[in-house]
Amino acid sequence: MEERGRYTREEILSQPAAWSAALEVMEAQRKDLQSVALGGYAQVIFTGCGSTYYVALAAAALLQELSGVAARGLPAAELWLFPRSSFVSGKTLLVAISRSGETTETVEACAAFRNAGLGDLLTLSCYADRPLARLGRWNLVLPSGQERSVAQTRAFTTLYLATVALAALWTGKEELTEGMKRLGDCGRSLLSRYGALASSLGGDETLDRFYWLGSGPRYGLACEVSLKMKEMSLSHSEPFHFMEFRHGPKSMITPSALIVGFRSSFQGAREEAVLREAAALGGRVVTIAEEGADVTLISGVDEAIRNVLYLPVGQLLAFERSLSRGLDPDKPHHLDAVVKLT
Ligand code: F1P
Repeated sequence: MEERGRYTREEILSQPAAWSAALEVMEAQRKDLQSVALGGYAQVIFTGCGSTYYVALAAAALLQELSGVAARGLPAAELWLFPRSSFVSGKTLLVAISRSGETTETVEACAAFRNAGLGDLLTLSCYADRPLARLGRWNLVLPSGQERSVAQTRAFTTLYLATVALAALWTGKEELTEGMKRLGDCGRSLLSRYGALASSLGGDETLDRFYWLGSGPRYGLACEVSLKMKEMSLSHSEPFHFMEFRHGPKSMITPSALIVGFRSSFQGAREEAVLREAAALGGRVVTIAEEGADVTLISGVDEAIRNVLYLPVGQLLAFERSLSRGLDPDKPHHLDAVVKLT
């Protein structure tokens, strides 16, 4: 009998190596990717479905922060079915993200975008021989993000890292591109330092609800880890922007609630205050931050490029809870690896 979660475990633990391989692909295509002139677009839209929609959210926030160019993250079905509420007048750069490269909504959204002549398309996926990788003016393929598990982990962080590398490249921030080479080692250190914490929280049967707080470029990442907890462990799990948590959701805090904060350096004091309030209301709180937290990244790299490091511990927590509940993280309830619509 196959070991439950065998593939998910391997995919989570191999992420640092996958990130380094992805950065090598980006470096090899640097010249071609440098031909993208952000100033020529009225807006940049990132799109995907499920996990890759959350990549899109995180990527858009970071690119706009670094470049000042208007950037949005939208689900592919919204672009496909409601284009008028998605596109503004003026040329758009569309960045379509998909692990499989064959999700119907994403492929259809790209085809409609091209047919309408709305701008230029860049695709980001993990399989060169699938439809999406043939649709773009630029097509980035990251094989190291390929997975056997249905729930994305390595694929998510690898595709997300590529969007961070694009933002650094397109804004000419060479120091960020250089700093990204250290992320593989930072990821390995995180996974070894916090495996035990993930296992103990994952096995804690007194927890029955999970809240993930992240703001700015980290909100999309909070959405992703919240989805992992749902997909893998069938638990109640929700993401919020930090300051939004006070406006209603905090009513859900009980001693059985775990609140995980992706605390930034930029607004760390205000974000920490939300977490202290949650603890004072009786919730269990885990803070993830560069330093002075329950989970310390200690990356030594710029905040703009270290956000990928918020993912691994949360992924492991969802993975461990799934196992402790007798589930198989490799085969999430009701889900398929790719959603194909007839
Ligand atoms: C998109 C997606 C995944 C999800 C599940 C179903 O796939 O929604 O995010 O985890 O596997 O498909 P893709 O377009 O990124 O391949």
